Amino acid sequence: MTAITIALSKGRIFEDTAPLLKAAGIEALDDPEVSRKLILPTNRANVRLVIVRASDVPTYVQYGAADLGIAGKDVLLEHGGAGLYQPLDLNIARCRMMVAAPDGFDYDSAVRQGARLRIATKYVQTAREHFAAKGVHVDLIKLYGSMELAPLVGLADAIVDLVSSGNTLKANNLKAVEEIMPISSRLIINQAALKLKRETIQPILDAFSAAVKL
Ligand code: PRT
Ligand code: MG
Repeated sequence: MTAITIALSKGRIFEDTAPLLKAAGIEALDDPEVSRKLILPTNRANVRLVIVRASDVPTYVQYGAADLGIAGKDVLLEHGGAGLYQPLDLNIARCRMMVAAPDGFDYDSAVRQGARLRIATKYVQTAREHFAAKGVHVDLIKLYGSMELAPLVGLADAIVDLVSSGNTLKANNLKAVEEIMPISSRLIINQAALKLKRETIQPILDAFSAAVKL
């Protein structure tokens, strides 16, 4: 049996992926939330998991360091998708990419007046495309986390971030003012690995397809 490596991030992606892996007959032998190991063996001798930062998953798969991976659409749009085959939306880790602003900020009227907006975000590519399509002039400020803080301390007028429950926005006196797109996570496959290791990969792809909840 050909050996394969699957790249995953811990937290919500690992949790939502575990049932899909199980449907494909794969179970991790260590819990990534507890273990410090970055390479996790599974019940199948030819399948191992590597635990990486969510935004690094496409890079590992692109270069073939992992054959398969699971990554959010948000992450894939920023990465660009080079070298990746994206056959399946797994419909997990769902949320929405939103523009959010302080409760008191009249976003619609700022847009109507053609104001130049300062937008803080981790999702620079997605934000640039969104505002360009709307014809809104923006200065994008790249952050790596806690975007919600930026408008509260005068770094930005608004942010582009992921929202699921909305609790983080509410706790920081922010409101969602525009939806950019719905987000879920996809299975990604290294294009060369799919050809060379199809015998091992295809059954996993089929099991995932059958187990996806619509
Ligand atoms: O956490 P880390 O900096 O390591 O990286 P990450 O945030 O990219 O990884 P992780 O594991 O937190 O998220 C992995 C993937 O889960 C993302 O790429 C998304 O596709 C997806 N996902 C789903 C989310 C959320 N829901 C989500 N709510 N990712 C992040 N959030 C954050 C959001 O950025 C905001 O800060 O949760 C906060 C808002 O949550 P609510 O429930 O308060 O609205
Ligand atoms: Mg996170």
